[in-house]
Amino acid sequence: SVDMTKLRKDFLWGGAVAAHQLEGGWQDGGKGVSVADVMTAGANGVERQITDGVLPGQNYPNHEAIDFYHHYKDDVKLFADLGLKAFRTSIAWTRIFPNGDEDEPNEAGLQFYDDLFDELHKYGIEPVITLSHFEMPYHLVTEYGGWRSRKVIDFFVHFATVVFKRYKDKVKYWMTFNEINNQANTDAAFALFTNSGVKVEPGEDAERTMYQAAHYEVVASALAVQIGHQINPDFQIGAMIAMVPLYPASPNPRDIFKAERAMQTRYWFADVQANGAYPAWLTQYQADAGFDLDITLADRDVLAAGKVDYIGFSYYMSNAVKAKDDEPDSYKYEESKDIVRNPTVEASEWGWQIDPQGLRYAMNWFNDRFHLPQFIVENGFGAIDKIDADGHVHDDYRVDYLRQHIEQMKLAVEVDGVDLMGYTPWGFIDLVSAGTGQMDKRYGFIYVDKNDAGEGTLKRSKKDSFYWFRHVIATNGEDL
Ligand code: P53
Repeated sequence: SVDMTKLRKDFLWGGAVAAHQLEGGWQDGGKGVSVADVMTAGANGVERQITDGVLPGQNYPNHEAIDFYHHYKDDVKLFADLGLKAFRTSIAWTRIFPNGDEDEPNEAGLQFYDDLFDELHKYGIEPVITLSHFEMPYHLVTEYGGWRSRKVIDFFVHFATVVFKRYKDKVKYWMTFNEINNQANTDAAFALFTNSGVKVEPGEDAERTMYQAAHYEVVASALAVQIGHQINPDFQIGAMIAMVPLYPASPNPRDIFKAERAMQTRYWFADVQANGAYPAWLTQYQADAGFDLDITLADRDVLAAGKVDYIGFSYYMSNAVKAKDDEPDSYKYEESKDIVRNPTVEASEWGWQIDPQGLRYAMNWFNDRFHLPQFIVENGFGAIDKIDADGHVHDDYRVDYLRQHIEQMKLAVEVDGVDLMGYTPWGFIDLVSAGTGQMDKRYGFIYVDKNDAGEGTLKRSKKDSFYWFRHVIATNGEDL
């Protein structure tokens, strides 16, 4: 029986990254152009531009990233030194299918991940793999309109099947779509493009397009779950949800209901992936809105038969929402308009509100709804690090953030009885920020010498947080 009073003995202490944010080698080994390869560098408060293909004279930070593609052996040795038990990354779809719609996979790409997984296993590090992390083939965008097209289900399922078969004895833990629910914010060009390869056309109803694209994704995810379990019944295949709890701004019942609708709007993806069916409110909303979506009875059967094994999620922050004076009956939640500043918590330089207890809240919320194991596959503090006169980064602010979150995570397990598989903090080796394309928005325990302008030696060095986290792992979280 499971001992619920402590973290599991086999708790997966790890670190998380994504292929496009660290590998570089964007044209090596036959890799194709991904959506991440056409996004320029932004800055704090400056959006990344999505260009029409790769244009000359632009700064595309993911092209080189931290060049893990050529440094992985030394890097994995460092990960082992850190004591990692798990390493979460993604398989770049474009290394396996450069255009996305080929029949035959690219052997050089498959071999790269074989070599990486072998290297991890050499040190007893378990790979945790996301199939699609903001890096779909750009060709699927230009030829098919991204996930607007039902055909993309087949391409994704083919990709998933090929890698499930190839790595069935090397990878046990999988997730289908990274932060599939970011696109609930349909005003964000970034979210629709990185989740779904969708660039909203003039006159297009972004909300309808999102619901259609996301539907094809949850169907593809459910098919992948079924196929994965056939290939290896031991596979654990999870959802991956960006959990940003939305609190009512006040105890006013209207704010309470606004927050309820906001949570429903951001997290229905998890309902479908974990419960195998659409929640009633959403089916009603989609009908009332007249979206006329392509959601078939066969699709509903697929969803019901492809429930995930666990809830993977990222947690960085919480937000608060307030009802308008004239809410429509739908209480429709619009992320870009309805969020208000929570005066009770601090925020990072990027405005991300720091709320450790929100992690415990989120874990209880997921547990009450889905009764599934959970896996915290991202958490962390983006900050500008300064190299001290002694040549080191003394990142006590990062340790503080992580310690407070791990404390709340432990309360959720030890006091509230949540079944937690592991904890893999984000960007434990500095990498390219997804949101801004910056290098200087750092999360790492391992410093990488490269700045926003792309300059630097790429040399790796240990920050103070490295030694702290190594000790946390060594004591299974007992000594923070
Ligand atoms: P960056 C928004 C909100 C929460 C998590 O983010 C998010 C985003 C998108 O920016 O993304 C996840 O790099 C994502 C990672 C990303 C990480 O959080 O913008 O899964 O790819 O790097 C941190 O600071």
